[in-house]
Amino acid sequence: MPLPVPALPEGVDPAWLPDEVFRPLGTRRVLVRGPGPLVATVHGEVAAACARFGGRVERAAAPEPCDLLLELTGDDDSEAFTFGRDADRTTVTASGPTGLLYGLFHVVRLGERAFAGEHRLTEHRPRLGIRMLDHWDNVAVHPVMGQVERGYAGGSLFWAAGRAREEWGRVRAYARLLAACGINAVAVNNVNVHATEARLLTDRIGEVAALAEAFRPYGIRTHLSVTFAAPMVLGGLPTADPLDEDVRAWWAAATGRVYAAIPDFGGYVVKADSEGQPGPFAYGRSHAEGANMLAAALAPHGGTVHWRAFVYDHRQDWRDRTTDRARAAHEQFAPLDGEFADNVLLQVKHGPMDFQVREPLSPVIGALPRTRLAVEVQATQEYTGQQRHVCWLGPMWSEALRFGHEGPDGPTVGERASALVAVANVGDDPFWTGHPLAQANLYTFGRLAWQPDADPGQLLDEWLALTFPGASAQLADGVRRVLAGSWRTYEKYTAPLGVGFMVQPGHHYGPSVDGYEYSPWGTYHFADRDGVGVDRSAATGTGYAAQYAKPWAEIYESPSTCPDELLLFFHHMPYGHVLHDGRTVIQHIYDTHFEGVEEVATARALWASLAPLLDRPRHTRVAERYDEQLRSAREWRDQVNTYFLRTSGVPDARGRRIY
Ligand code: GCV
Repeated sequence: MPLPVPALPEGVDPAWLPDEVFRPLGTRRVLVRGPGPLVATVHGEVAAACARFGGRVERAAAPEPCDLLLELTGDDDSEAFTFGRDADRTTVTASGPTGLLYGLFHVVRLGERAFAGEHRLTEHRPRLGIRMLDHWDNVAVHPVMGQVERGYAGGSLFWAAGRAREEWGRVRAYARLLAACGINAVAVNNVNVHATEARLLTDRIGEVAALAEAFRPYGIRTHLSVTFAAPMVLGGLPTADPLDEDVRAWWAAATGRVYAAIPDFGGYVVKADSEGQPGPFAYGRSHAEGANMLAAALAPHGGTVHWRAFVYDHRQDWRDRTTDRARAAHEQFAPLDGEFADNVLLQVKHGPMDFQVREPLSPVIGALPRTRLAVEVQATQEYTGQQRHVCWLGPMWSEALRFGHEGPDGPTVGERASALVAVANVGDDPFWTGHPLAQANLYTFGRLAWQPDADPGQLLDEWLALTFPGASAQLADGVRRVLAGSWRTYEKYTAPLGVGFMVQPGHHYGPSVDGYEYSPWGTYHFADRDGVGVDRSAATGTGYAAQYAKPWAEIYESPSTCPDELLLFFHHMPYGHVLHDGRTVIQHIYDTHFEGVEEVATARALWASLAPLLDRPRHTRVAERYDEQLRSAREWRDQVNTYFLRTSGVPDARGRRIY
């Protein structure tokens, strides 16, 4: 029986799966062969397309003439598929059912091209086995963080006011969108695990099981964030010491019950000894001992621990120049290489800080060759405009994934990692992502996780073709232009040369140059009358640069070889220092802030010109957000430029207005 395609709730945007993209396969004769529930999903997709566009779907046991054959040839857990076409038939085969599903969406992406000419038989296999979204969703509304921590797209899709939301149709529609861009894992609750959320592991596991049921038909495994203190807060034990036998037995039993409810459960996500969350340090144990205890509980069931490496001192004294937040994760984790169990993934943010608009690659990624790694990026735009600003992050993620951590010619991060994880950017907003153009971030993330060396520009075009099927050249070109350079534009009007955290504390939206300069969370620019930036060299600074392998340690060590875009991340430089492009640091600050605002104004006007070509709700939503983006960009420009004019006393060489 075909599994019916989930109907979108009234008014909810189809994102990159509007009906129209199924027309090429929906007008043809399609044969779907193979048993099992995921083949029923494929069958349902094809049946819906054929019902809409007049084609025919068949489920014959023997091969028959057809335009498209979708065939499951085995029963393994491979996600790969082959695609090819001879003179008159397009064929997709897979030895595992999820592979067939991905093959179907490959055909959808190709559209008419899938049925034209001949295509050499090619195999398609995801580079990364886990392609995951972490939802920072709270079950109960948190008094400060709300329903979704760092969420800019409305409420949670999964939870509302303390319980499961039970809009299963919408969750299934979400699962379908995720599968169409290759995502195969979802963590359904916040890594900051509060009291209500903790119980999802035990007496409330049924709510998680119901979510897993909605995700399963689209090949997505469900994961849960758990608190390290669970044996105490849920089990009544006096300790959560990972080497205590009772604690280990408690986790083993709790995990057994999770698998009884969710046989294909993916595993746990753990934020331990980080920003106030409990962890193994309280018992004098290492992160490896903590992670391995959970790994032992999960191993008999085939589950994985995502153990986060986001560990640093958030109670620093700004007077203490020796503490450097950037160094912290490497100091904690590099010595533990080789100690983690095979089913532990060390989940590392791509930069050493916290998803700033520009950071170097985290040195942790190169420092643990015997440890499996998950690289974490942030689709939710906490520090990149909070889905009020257009900021397409594809180029930033691609740079990180293509980075050769042993040197420009060595293996890339995409080759080194076992998983790619994004903090999700969706909510119950009708456009899913608040800003309609932020859908491009979610789509690009999924596709990069499948193929980390993909050209992000091509992925943007792919997203465009699906989201706006049949778009005129003017529309496609306009949308591409407003998105393509938007990350660099955002960088220009916010953070110069690798300086981060000049944001308003707490909510992190809008400028505050000294917002974090004297706070316990770390110090980020050290601007004075002579210069700006953090000296992280080994020779005179915090020594952070030496955490990299050569050649990066040497390249970052010296201002003469450090790339300009990271100069102030690694060095405290005089305002008059001349950059590789011939401008001084201070002139770069002024120029980029003026340029950034101009680029936003240009993009806003371009968007306005697309009004006749777009549906009104989408156009209006984006146009309103552009008004706010322009206002905010001006605020950034004026605060940053004024701050540095007053601090340095150096006037703008071009005599523009600074306050
Ligand atoms: C979930 C940053 C965010 C926090 C987030 C944390 C993390 O500090 O501001 O909201 O907490 O990262 O990644 O754990």
